Amino acid sequence: MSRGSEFVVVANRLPVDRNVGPDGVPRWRRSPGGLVSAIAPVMRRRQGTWIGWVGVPGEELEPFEEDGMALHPIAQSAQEVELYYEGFSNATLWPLYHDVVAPPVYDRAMWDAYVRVNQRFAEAAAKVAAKGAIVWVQDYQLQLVPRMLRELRPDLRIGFFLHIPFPPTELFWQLPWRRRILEGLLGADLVGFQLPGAAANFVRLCRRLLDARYTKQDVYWDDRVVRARAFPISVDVGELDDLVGRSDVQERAQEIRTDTDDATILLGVDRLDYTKGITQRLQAFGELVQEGHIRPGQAVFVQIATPSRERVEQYQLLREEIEQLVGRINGEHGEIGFPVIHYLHSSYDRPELAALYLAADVMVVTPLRDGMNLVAKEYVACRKDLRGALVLSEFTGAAAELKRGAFQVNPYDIDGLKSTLLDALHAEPAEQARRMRSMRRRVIEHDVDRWAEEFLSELENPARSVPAQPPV
Ligand code: ADQ
Repeated sequence: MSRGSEFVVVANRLPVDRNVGPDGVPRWRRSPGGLVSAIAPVMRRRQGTWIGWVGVPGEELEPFEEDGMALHPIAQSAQEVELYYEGFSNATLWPLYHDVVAPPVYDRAMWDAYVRVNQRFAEAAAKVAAKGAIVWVQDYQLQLVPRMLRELRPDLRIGFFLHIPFPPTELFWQLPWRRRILEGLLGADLVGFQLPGAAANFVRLCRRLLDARYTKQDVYWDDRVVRARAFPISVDVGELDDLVGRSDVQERAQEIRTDTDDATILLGVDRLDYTKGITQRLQAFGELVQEGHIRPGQAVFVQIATPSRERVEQYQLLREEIEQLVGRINGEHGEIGFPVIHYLHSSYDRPELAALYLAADVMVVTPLRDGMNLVAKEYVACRKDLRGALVLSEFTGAAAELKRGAFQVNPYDIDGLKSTLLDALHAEPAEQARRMRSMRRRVIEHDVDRWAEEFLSELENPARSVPAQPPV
């Protein structure tokens, strides 16, 4: 029998996707995205195992190796995907944790599936982890895993990181299973959040709901100390730097400018999600065109929206709403060959995204609530030419770090959004450079490697920050 892995990552999805090549042979490809590029190097250095779902309902696969990582697939039936993933994760927790911008669904069958699938992940982790191993659980789909895993394997050191916001007491209180979720998280030694405010919400909830003893950043529970800390996630600056240095990427950026007739480009890049404030930004832009502040042909809005969670009703409604809005604005103000909004409902590879970032004069990031928002940081990381302007919602985690350089907005305030878009459009090159320099300093110093290292070193060296005596 093997000794097991010293380092285990547990996430809803495995870090690879299966694609069928032109020869009809299926192959695994590393999934795009910051989390995978952050954790993949650590996985290889530590010869870790990644536990996750392959993304296909009903598929049962044996553990395999890919891209230098040991992968341990977890099966989910079609019904579990519907109830646990689309249901409790994305129709209950996602809206609840994002300020209830859509009404959360509270459904007992969804909860039961969430418990069942979390238990399956915990059992798999208990099986593959070596004695005393580090296990790092990711995100809102798996909040019960820390406690379930601790019950099975008290020898492990367990970390949890939440990628999305953690709501204030008043909202979290709605959840019928609120106690179970908190107790689930308290199975970890370290619970990481994007922002200090989220960590504070968690500690406050443990006090009010569980009557736990606490200090500002620690909760005393079951004779253990659970640390709650902020670790703002970031992007792979090196990868983006290499991309924007490539001549094909620069040529593609030039081609995008030519294709849009050298108009000023405003760019939005998001998963098609109701938390991202896409409607608000398009509405503000449409009004600026209607009022004559922006002339068709002089500026275009390029909105890239990756299809996301397409079987969840709120996402279908959003798609219809945005398509109607785009159709209306283009119908009223576009001219033949000059739509004012280019709306592209699809996913792009990294070089294409980098080219878009390079071509964009104004990057528009207007979520109603967002844990961090990597798109804002990716844009900054790509602009070593110090050109371009970032319009950034105050309700993103990124706003805390980029506030000095970004044009900050409240996306609920459409007039404010309109005037900020105009400020960003009219910023002089010297002002753009000053703002971009300050944002770049932050992003370069705090890249995604640093995020992973800081989390893991806090998890591995608890003694540094834990007071010896709990408060009375
Ligand atoms: P997301 O809600 O997915 O992430 P974000 O942080 O912006 O939001 O990350 C999206 C990623 O997908 C980016 O790397 C972006 O480049 C990529 N992407 C977006 N649109 C794309 C497209 N059309 N084609 C290809 N790639 C596209 C969650 C939380 C965030 C948190 C991250 C990481 O909601 O708040 O920042 O996790 O913790």
